Amino acid sequence: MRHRAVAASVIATFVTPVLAQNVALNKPVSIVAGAGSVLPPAAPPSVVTDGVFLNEITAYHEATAVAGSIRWNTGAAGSTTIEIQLGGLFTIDGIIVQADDNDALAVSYLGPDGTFLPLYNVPYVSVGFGFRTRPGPSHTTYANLTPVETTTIRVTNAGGDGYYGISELQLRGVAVSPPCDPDLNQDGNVDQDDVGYLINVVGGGDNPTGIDPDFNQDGNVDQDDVTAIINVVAGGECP
Ligand SMILES: [Ca+2]
Ligand SMILES: [Ca+2]
Ligand SMILES: [Ca+2]
Ligand SMILES: [Ca+2]
Repeated sequence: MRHRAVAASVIATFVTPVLAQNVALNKPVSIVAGAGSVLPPAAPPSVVTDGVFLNEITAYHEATAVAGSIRWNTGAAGSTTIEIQLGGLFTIDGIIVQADDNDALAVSYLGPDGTFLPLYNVPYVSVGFGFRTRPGPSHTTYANLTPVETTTIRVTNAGGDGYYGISELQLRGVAVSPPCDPDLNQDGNVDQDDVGYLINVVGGGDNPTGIDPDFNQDGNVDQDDVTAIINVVAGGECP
């Protein structure tokens, strides 16, 4: 037990903070409402999460903006809605959006009750022209958010001159790990049968309960996972 405690404190030293990466990068983007308002020639929706910003103040009709953003024309707030599927549950605590300067956009997230809730209001930044990054011109400075857990983000128009465009959306966050569940065969007990179940799965056998055989979450499926479940069955901590 003492050894375990020492190991845990060493690990903690190397666990650095967490909410550092853009978890929207290369995630699938779709237009879920108002696709008919998108201006031709339409860029693929994936430009919103490709990690590439336009140069600041790239004009709305410039070729690089046409190729590197989704642009749409509508008079009514909420007419066109873009959705980003994160592919899992993430804690989000920061956002960067590059969009046309003289419009407001509303960013929302899918909440635990299945409805979309407000996450961030992308503000107007000028009456001039061109794509501008919020909260500031830096392409690495996130607007801080009250942390939320979500799988899905939406962006829609919330006021402006009718000509909207978004070229990049980045989210600072971290994946929410599923809680450790040592009842691998899901029979309601944590016992030797769970060890046997994992030995079989690690050995290439069937996995009818669909568990993640990387029980110790180190990226490999091997004997160490069997050792970890044996330890848990013996009363040790769930990894
Ligand atoms: Ca982009
Ligand atoms: Ca505009
Ligand atoms: Ca069990
Ligand atoms: Ca493992």
